[in-house]
Amino acid sequence: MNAMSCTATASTGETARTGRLQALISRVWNHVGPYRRKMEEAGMTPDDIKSLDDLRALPFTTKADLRDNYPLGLLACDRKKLVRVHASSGTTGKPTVVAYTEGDISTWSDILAHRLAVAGLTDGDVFQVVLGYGLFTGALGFHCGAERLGALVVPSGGGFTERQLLLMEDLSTTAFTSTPSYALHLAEVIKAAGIRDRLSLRLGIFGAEAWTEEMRLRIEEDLGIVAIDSYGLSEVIGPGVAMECPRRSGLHFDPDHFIIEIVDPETGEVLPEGAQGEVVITALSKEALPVIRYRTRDLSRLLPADCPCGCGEPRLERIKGRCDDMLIIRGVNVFPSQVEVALSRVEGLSLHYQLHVVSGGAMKELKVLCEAGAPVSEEEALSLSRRAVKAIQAVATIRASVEILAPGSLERNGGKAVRVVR
Ligand code: DLL
Repeated sequence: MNAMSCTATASTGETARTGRLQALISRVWNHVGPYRRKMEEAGMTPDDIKSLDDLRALPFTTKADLRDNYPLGLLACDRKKLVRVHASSGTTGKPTVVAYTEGDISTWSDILAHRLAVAGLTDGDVFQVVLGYGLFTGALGFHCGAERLGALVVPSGGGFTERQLLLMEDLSTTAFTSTPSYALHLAEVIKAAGIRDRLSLRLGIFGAEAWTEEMRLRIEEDLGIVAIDSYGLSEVIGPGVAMECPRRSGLHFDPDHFIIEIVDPETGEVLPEGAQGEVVITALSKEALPVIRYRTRDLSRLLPADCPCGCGEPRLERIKGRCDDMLIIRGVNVFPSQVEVALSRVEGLSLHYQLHVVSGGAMKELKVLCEAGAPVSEEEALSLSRRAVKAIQAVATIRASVEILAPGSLERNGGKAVRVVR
């Protein structure tokens, strides 16, 4: 498979998609009690789905629905047909378990193989999977997708930086996937060790956490690679829902597998193309655990399908953040990504940071911890902190306090970076 396959597997058209949606709704009506009850409460039956637009009348699915039916109460197939589970950890309580049939794993591999091909990976690449293997969908998802594409997969897992670099050098790794925060860490270590010329890296596929354009530029510059944004979530399938092409102007997705709506996060009202809101996804082709109108809590907008790459697939703008991550500091809405942009403007700071929301009387205050790019004196740290306070004020219009940490102070275990501590 190669990038041209983008055209080869282009959408099968609205009629076929409507048929797939109708079949999906009938299946969950017949097999998934909680979905059927929700539809009945909304006064709907499968016969009400006559076009793709009718999807809008169906009830949403939320993380709470998956939790309430823990572990496998939303299965749409016989339990014997399951071949794998994954889970997303969540911050409280039990994990959310997601299940796959053999057919699901195959579809997921096909979807990811296609997305990776569009992103620029080929069967000649050595692809290192620098993500945690296990319940997290990231590593095994990419692993199977890259194998399906025919790349040589190096399943090195997350963390253990020295071993990652050793494998990258000895196996001539050309592409890798990790979280963006870990890619930044790898980039810094490679730069400090002066070993970039000994590596063959050309492409990085990054996701699982929000990151900014500023972070992308740093990773690209330090590693000399093209850095691609990749989006997905366990409840919908895992990584591979949407991914950039080398033009990097929005994340492409396949409308034959995913219907993406943008809704007002407060009211649930569907917003028009171009408006920013909460991403809601219906997965059309899953057997074990279909999700209908899943409220992701992620914020983005739909872009027209006219990417300069010419593939004609619809696009999602890169994720701005999660609704839940929005902080209200002294009455002002602030996203972690705004702080990241501000910190990127202060020369001498790394982009390893953490936001602590602390109580300041009746109001919430923001304390930002950020690592210096290199060891600094107390005086230099003070100057960096002052400049960071100003930059945050300019970008996010709030006054935060900033503590400068020594390089390497914040944890980098290869998993998702903890950006907000409340
Ligand atoms: O993070 C799947 C994945 C793995 C995607 C590797 C990409 C690469 P979960 O652990 O269920 O699944 O977390 C899903 O992570 O709702 C977003 O909030 C966030 N997220 C994932 N990709 C991006 C991205 C995987 N590219 C949650 N940009 C989602 C911003 C992202 N946030």
